[in-house]
Amino acid sequence: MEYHKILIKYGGNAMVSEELKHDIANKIKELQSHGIQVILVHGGGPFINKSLADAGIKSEFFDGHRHTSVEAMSCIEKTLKGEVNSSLVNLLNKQGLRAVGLSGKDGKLAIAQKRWHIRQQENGEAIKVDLGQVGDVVSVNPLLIESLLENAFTPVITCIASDEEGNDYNINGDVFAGKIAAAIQADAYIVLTDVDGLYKEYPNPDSIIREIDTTTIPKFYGKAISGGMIPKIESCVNAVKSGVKKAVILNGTCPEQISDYLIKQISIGTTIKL
Ligand code: X2W
Repeated sequence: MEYHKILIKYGGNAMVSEELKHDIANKIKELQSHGIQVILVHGGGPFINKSLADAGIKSEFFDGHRHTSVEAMSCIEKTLKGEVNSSLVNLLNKQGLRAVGLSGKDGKLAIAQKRWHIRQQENGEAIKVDLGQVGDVVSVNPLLIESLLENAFTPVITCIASDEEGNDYNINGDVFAGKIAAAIQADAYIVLTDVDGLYKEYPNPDSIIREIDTTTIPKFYGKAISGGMIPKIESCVNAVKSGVKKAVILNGTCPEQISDYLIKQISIGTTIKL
């Protein structure tokens, strides 16, 4: 398959060193030299953990979503946009790219609304959890991203967006990225994390699932798909159901996996197809 437009979701747990971030920047440059347009969407969970701890704000996760108080929201936006986004833009610019740092708020590229989390309890009952300022993306306007791509800029977008009234929301990076990938109809949606893909029995390397379709996924919930893997898989399923040709989970701590998958077309990671 030939790729023209791809979206890479870069998770904070794959940003473990400056060297690694540098290698990812080089890979993006390499993809562009093959004529592939790249949109980078990023989170920064470990950086948020540190900023919240430094500010003495406690945080707790529910199935991969961080409960976000109003106080935490402001700290998270500063970290994601002011620190992580800005440093990624710097890094890409140093590699000779023309990176543009954005959040969903810029040009109203993404509109959010509060997310009510439904949690399945062990007794089978479902409860509604109030996650504070955690949001979902309700709409995306791809125009800003497309104009940047057409003019050879590299959009670098972090997972914060506002609702129509201007209330800010913290959106899980995978959920956010999957929605953007769908809106721009990416040829591929690549989720970079710190494991080699979805394992039937983590960490047995022989148990990696190389390819899975959306109808088979539900049977892996609970065991293979838990915690932070839940929003990753959900975002991949939503993206492919919305017209993205394929979604793949790769190990961002091994940046060569990106070109091995897209250019050399080696079967690595876990590909999610319709
Ligand atoms: C995430 C946003 C950052 C993120 C958070 O607060 O950690 C929610 O959980 P990674 O590095 O991509 O995991 N938001 C609601 O997703 O970062």
